[in-house]
Parts: sequence; C-alpha cells; structure tokens
Amino acid sequence: MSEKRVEGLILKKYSGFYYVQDDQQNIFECKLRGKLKSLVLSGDRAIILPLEDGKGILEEVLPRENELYRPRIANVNTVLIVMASGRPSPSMVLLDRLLFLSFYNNLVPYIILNKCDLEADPKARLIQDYYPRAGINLINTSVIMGTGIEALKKAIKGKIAVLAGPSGVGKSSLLNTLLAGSQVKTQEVSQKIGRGKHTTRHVELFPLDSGGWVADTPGFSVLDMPELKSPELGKYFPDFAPYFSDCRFRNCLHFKENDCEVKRMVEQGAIAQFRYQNYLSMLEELMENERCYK
Ligand SMILES: Nc1nc2c(ncn2[C@@H]2O[C@H](COP(=O)(O)OP(=O)(O)OP(=O)(O)O)[C@@H](O)[C@H]2O)c(=O)[nH]1
Ligand SMILES: [Mg+2]
Ligand SMILES: [Zn+2]
Repeated sequence: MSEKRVEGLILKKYSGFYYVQDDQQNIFECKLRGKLKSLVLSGDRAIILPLEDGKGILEEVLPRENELYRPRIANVNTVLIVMASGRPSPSMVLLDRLLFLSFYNNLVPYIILNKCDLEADPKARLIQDYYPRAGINLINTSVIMGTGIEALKKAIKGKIAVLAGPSGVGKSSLLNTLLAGSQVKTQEVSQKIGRGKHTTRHVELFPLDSGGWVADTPGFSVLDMPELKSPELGKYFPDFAPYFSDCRFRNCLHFKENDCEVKRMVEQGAIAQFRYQNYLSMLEELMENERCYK
C-alpha cells in the first residue's frame, strides 16, 4: 500500500462507489473523500488515492473539456451514429440532426452503417454515396459477418465514444461485439446490455482492449435544437461551408435569398437535396424559436 496518488478515468458510479480506471487498466472502487463536493460524471478524469484490495479514495475531479447532458457524461470525443443498412431503413432526418449536434458540440461523428450483410436500402446507398464525399467518416459494419469491427475499434482508440441512433439498428450488438473477449470483467454488464436494461441514470463507460471507451447509452436522447442564432446553423454543415463565400449576402441563411451559392449547389447536385431539406427544417425550427423568445 502506498501513499501515491494516481490519475484515472471515472467509468461509472454505482451505489455510492465510483469505479476509476488508471492508465495501467487497473480499476479501483472508490469512495468520495468526505469534503469533496464536486459533481462527478462518467468520463471525468480524477485523482485517487489507491488503498488495498482495489479500493481507493476519490480526492479530486480534474477540469472537464466538455459535458453532454443527455446522457450526462464528460469528455466525450466521438459520436458513433448508427444506422442500419436495412431493417429498419435509415432515417436521414435523425442522421442529419445527430450530425449537426455532433459538430455543434465539437465532437467527431462517425456514421456507422450496420447490418451491411443485408441488402442495402436505397437510403443506405445515398448515405454511402454522399457523406464520405462530404468529408464525413463512414464505416460499414456487420455484427453477423464481423465486417468493419477493426475499423470501428480504430476510430474509438484513445477516445471516449457514445453510441447514438434509432432503436433496432444494432447499437447494443455492436457494443457486445466490441467487448467480446475483453479482459475487463464485462460478463455481468454484457448480459445487462443484452436484455436491453439500461440503467440510464448511471452512464457506464466500457473500456475496450483495443483502446478507448464506449458509453452504454442510446446517445443523445433529446434532439431539441440548442439555442443558436439561425445564421449560425450553416457553419455546422461542413458540406455547405465551402460555398458560403460565394453567396451574395454575408449573413445568407440559404433560404429565401437570391444569388445563394448553396442553393445553386443543391440545384447542381453537389449538395444533396435531402440534406438541404433537413437543413431547412432545422433552420425553420431555430427561426420559430427566435420568434417565440424575442
Ligand atoms: N442482419 C443483421 N442483424 C443485426 C446486426 N446487428 C444487429 N442485428 C440485429 O438487429 C436487432 C437489434 O439489435 P440491437 O443491438 O438490440 O439494436 P439497438 O440499436 O441496441 O436497439 P435499442 O436498444 O432498441 O436502441 C437484433 O435482432 C440484432 O440481432 C447485423 O449486423 N446484421
Ligand atoms: Mg440497445
Ligand atoms: Zn446562401
């Protein structure tokens, strides 16, 4: 037993204990130092004092880089937006919303097109065709065939990732596949995931043997638009951004304005029609909010 403090990552909170992983993959079951009043979230980095038998005392929470509210989790880097190649067929509206929220929160999104063993839905083909051209990461996966799992592990390495996406696309299946054969004790957890019994109040981070962590939550569960001025929205559409300088108006909303380069690119097919429609519906939502709260 030493008096040496170590830095670690909060994986989860469970019945009054915090589970903290150090850089050597040891996990300590920690109690809070009595006088510590800070809020502690999964994903926080912390200083702990290790005691015997894998126990420890959580002494200090280090400053966080960011914080997601639903699920409540700190220091997320990456959002894995899962859609199924078929069954259920992809939702472009949800996809574009999640992409926007990722960019808005300064997180790196990956589109994970799962079930690529099934015949691709026409919408899945659109996704495969459009987003990589727009510079957005896309990984085709199949839990059944084992396709794309290595690429997915590579995307997560060194990162804290959350899974997002509609029900039935294979988020839990992917997480179980990522954790398969893991050295960390995941048996109990995997079963919990398998039954779909999420204890959403306590987000749990699962460490992968290949590096990085994945949260066991459905990801962003609330898709309301953040408070954002309507002219700012376009900034979070990386496929629109190259054209802004050629719009006639500097504050162009790419909506009803004349001489708008974004609209021209939609007509020419360089920007996908569906993507522009999704932009417009988010824009209208923001404008509606501006009218209400003015
Ligand atoms: N064909 C095929 N089926 C898959 C694949 N991945 C998952 N499934 C199946 O899709 C169904 C839904 O998978 P889940 O992992 O429960 O989906 P989920 O996204 O966690 O759904 P929720 O927990 O409801 O949000 C299950 O029957 C899986 O066996 C895949 O790659 N290919
Ligand atoms: Mg699930
Ligand atoms: Zn414009």
